[in-house]
Amino acid sequence: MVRRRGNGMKGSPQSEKSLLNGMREPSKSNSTITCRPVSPVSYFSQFVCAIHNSKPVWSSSCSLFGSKNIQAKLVLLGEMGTGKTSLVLRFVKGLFSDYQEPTIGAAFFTQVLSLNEATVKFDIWDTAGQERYHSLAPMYYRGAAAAVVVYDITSMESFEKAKKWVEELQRQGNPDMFMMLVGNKADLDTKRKVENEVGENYAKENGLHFFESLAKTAQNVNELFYEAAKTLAAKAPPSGPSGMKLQSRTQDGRRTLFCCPG
Ligand SMILES: Nc1nc2c(ncn2[C@@H]2O[C@H](COP(=O)(O)OP(=O)(O)OP(=O)(O)O)[C@@H](O)[C@H]2O)c(=O)[nH]1
Ligand SMILES: [Mg+2]
Repeated sequence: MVRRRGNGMKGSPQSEKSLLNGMREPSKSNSTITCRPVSPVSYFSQFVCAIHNSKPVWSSSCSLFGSKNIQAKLVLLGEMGTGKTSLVLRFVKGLFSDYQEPTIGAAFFTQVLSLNEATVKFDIWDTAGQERYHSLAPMYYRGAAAAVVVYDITSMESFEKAKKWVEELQRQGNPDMFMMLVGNKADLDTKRKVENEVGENYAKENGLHFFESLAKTAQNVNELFYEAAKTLAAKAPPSGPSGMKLQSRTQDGRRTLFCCPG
């Protein structure tokens, strides 16, 4: 099957083998770490550490200054071509392609957000929007702490599909799941079919957080993941004590400081 993408470019045909394989291997390519302010204005004191190979690698500017360490599974769902992969690639690698290939099965990414109050490691499952992969979805949203349901603001059909995903998550997903509704491609305002208020009202009625985003220019992309991290951090119980406690004790009439296991 061939999909048209971007400026009329064709997506690559998908073989039966890749369909049967279902899931794309977690990326093993890159082991670099990049730290940058989430946004120069609003979160100037926060840093994003990009981590690959699922191995946290900390640099001094991305150190653990929060008291909670949270690992959270986050799943992206939505109609094909709405920009799910583009949003994740923008968040994890700071990249955007006009000719993004359709996802086969699902793709896996990790990313760490260091907030003042917590460090949140996201295990991100980016699902394929093509209908033939729909039956795989429960595997990815099962046990997820957060779900991002994406539609394309130039397609009413994709908004209707997003509503179906929300209903499915409400029926079958984790009841505590933090859900977001995201109207992507907000740069294509002249072709808009779903008004901002329509998305926003639906989100309000269903207790979802709402964003309009642009994977293309990065607008609201870090913000939406930051919002998820903040909410999950607020919900999570404080981490138990770690490392060593310093206590003072009087010995032979003298005051000393010593360490003992926490
Ligand atoms: N103009 C514009 N195009 C975008 C934006 N985000 C994504 N696109 C384009 O939309 C197309 C589809 O993007 P993908 O990220 O592959 O969409 P997807 O939801 O992952 O699609 P599936 O993997 O098939 O489910 C690509 O050609 C992207 O370049 C955006 O914010 N603005
Ligand atoms: Mg994709």
